[in-house]
Amino acid sequence: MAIAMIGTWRMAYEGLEKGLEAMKKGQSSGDAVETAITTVEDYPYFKSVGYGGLPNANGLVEMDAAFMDGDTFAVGAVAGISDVKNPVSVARKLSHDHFNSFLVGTGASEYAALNGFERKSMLTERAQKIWAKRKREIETKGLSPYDGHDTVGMVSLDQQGSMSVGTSTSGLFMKKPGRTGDSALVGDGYYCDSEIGGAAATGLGEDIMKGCLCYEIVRLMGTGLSPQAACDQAVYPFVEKLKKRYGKAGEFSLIALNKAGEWGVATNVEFTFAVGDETHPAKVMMANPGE
Ligand code: SD4
Repeated sequence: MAIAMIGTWRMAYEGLEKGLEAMKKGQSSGDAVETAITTVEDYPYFKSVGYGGLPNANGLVEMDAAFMDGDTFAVGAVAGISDVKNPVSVARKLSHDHFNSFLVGTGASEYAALNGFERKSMLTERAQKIWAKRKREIETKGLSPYDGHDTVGMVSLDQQGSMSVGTSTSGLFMKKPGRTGDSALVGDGYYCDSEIGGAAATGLGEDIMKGCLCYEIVRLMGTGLSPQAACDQAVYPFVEKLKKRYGKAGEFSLIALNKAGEWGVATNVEFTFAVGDETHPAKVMMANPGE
């Protein structure tokens, strides 16, 4: 069975390389996703994930993360978690539980502490400066606070044919305390079925979740569509529907991988992503809106 992996944005690249390596050595798709995403979470210069992520309106870094095992449909997620080094690892651990597998806020942070996950202040000096500058701009120039946001999402296929998906984000810059987006919500920001494929999303969570887009992409792949056709059919008509019926649509970028290791992407903004498989080393690619 071929291994393959796809991840959102340029920031996915180094982690994805490590994830592919891990699967080449026989590790599982779940291990690959966790390795890849923790690599992104640990890097201080990605402003929207993990350490160095931009804070909410109160200056606190609140993160969302999720993990799904495509063999068993086990899902774990955290939302609004703070002071934890690797939220995706907490989400993965939660996926092993049948009850209480999606925790928010202080409950999520307490669970992480009780279960031995490394605690860390995720606010860097750089993120603090960006936050203070934006706060001034909001007050003096009337700029929208909600400009910066990105999620790292990874979908992987291992030698056994098992698939997994994970996400991690500090969410919308300057979000209200307690706000969560699609990245923690199964079917919206991520979904995976090893017999079909998986999908992950990045963009404006408030709009992505209106379309349950990751579930829809996997469902469409299940009808026999390629990942690219499934992404196209799920994303673009929905963006048009939103514009017509809701008046506007935020940014949407979706990635998908099927059980054969084929991938697809749909986006309404310029979008970079990383992809690789058994024979093609990880590389960064760019997709233009609607292409
Ligand atoms: C959210 N979807 O919290 C995330 C953020 C993101 O590109 O991916 N932005 O809404």
